[in-house]
Formats: sequence, structure tokens, C-alpha cells
Amino acid sequence: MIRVVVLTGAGISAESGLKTFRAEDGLWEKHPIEEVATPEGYQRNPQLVREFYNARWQQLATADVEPNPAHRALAQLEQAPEIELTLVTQNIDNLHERGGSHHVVHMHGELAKARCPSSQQVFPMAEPFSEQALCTCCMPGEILRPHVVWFGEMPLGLDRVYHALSHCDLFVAIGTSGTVYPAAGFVDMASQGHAKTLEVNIEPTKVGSHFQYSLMGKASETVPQLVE
Ligand code: BV8
Repeated sequence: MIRVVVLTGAGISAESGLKTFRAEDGLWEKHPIEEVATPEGYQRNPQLVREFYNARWQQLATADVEPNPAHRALAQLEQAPEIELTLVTQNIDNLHERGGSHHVVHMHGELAKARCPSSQQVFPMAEPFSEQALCTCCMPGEILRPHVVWFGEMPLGLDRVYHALSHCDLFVAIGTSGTVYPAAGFVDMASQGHAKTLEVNIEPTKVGSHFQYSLMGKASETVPQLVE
């Protein structure tokens, strides 16, 4: 059994039409991180943050946003009998699942889910976020917040990821700039074990030197080649 950990970032969904974060026309271009991806920003201007996530949720729901061959290749890898795959994504879109993956660790949360701020109960997102979108788990119902991990909040599923990293034979990072921690430090954790490490991207990243190997190219072309 070959134990593989794959970390994906916004770059794997770029060819599906979803913006990345730090490119020129990226998601943060109009909205500094502090305004839309921190609890303080949400406290300061909840409507702006709700609009930011509603817009991304609506885009994800449009017909022309589809999983690309990279998502589908990772779903194939999950089925390979000789591979034990842990797929962890920083992405909050559902393209891995729509591409056929069944076990995905969404360490930064999920766009199509909402959370009650007091009970932390998670609900499928049935309507856009608004002051009227109340949870049904407490009285009076609290305004539901996006089920995403903001800066300063604890990422999800880390125990499972750290365990997989400490035992894996291969760590692959696909389409991530290596800007955000603790995800950007996963390569170092894998290297402390016996893992081989590979970065797949269209350009060198700030953590590129931490990887033993790198594969430059578009994920929709490189990832299927890797999986074959
Ligand atoms: C935390 C919200 C406590 C949802 C996001 C050290 C250790 C631990 C924490 C820190 C640390 N140092 C600093 C911190 C604090 C902070 C942090 O990292 N700050 C940064 C700015 C320095 N981290 C946190 O606050 C985290 N929580 O630390 O809790 C803790 C402490 C210790 C241990 C554990 C916990 C919480 C971070 C989560 C923040 N929330 N998003 C949302 O709105 O989406 S982060 C945001 O950035 C997204 O989630 C996104 O996924 C993530 C990373 O971005 P990328 O996915 O890499 O996207 P990017 O655009 O940057 O890059 C795209 C890449 O794709 C590029 O390289 C591009 O070349 C490539 N590409 C493009 N097209 C293609 C392609 N590649 C291949 N093919 C293509 N076609």
C-alpha cells in the first residue's frame, strides 16, 4: 500500500472558472483579506462578508462551473486499490466531490454550508446569507455564518491530516501558492518522515524550495498524467 497525501489549493479549480486568491484579478483584489476573511471583518461589516460569500456560492451554482480533469484524476486515484489517499483541500468549493472524490478534508470549510455561531451546528446552505437566514437549532435563532475558516480560526480536520502526513510515502501539493499556514507547512511535516514531496503548479511558489520535485504545468494536464 502506498500512502499518499494530496493538498490542493485554488489553482486546481482555476480551470473550472473559479478565481484564485492572489492573481491580479484574484478574489482578494477587491477585498483585502482583513475585510472579508477574518472574524473581526465579519463583526465590522457582516453584510459585506455575506455578499462576498453569497457571490462565490452563486458562481459555484452556475452551470458553467464544472470539475476539470484534475479533480476527476484525483477521484480515480482514490479508487486505486494500491493507494491509500488522504485528499485535503484549502478550497471551499465542492468540485472535488462533484468530480467523484468521496473523502475530502475541507480544512478551510465549505462554501455550500452554513454554521450557527453559538451551537457551531453546520447546515446545508439553503438560501443566501442574510439577516433573515436564521439557524433552527437555538431560540431565538442566530444569524447563520458561512461555514468557512477565517484567519485566526482553527482549520478543520488537522488531526487526521497531521496523522496522514507523519506516515505518508508521498506528499503532493497542487495549485497552492504556499502563502497560508498551517497548510504551507505540510511539506515540511511530510519531509520529517520518509515522504517524497512534489509540487504541481504553473509557476514556482514561495515554498517551492521545500519540495524535492516540482512539475510545472496546468493542473488539468499534469494531474491526469501523474495519476495514469
Ligand atoms: C490558524 C477562507 C491557529 C475561506 C482562508 C503559522 C502557523 C499557523 C498559522 C499561521 C502561521 N503563520 C501565520 C499564521 C496565521 C494565518 C496565516 O497563514 N496567515 C498568512 C497570510 C501568513 N493562518 C491562519 O490564521 C489559519 N488558522 O493559524 O489557526 C493555528 C495555529 C497553529 C496550527 C494550527 C492552527 C487559518 C487560515 C485559513 C484562512 N482562510 N480562506 C475562503 O474564503 O476561501 S485562506 C485562503 O487562502 C483560501 O482558503 C485559500 O485556499 C488559501 C490559500 O490560497 P491558495 O489556495 O494557495 O490560492 P492562491 O490564489 O494563493 O494560489 C493559487 C496557486 O495556484 C498559485 O500558486 C498559482 O500559481 C496556482 N495556479 C493557478 N492556476 C493554476 C495553478 N496551478 C496549477 N494549475 C493551474 N491551472
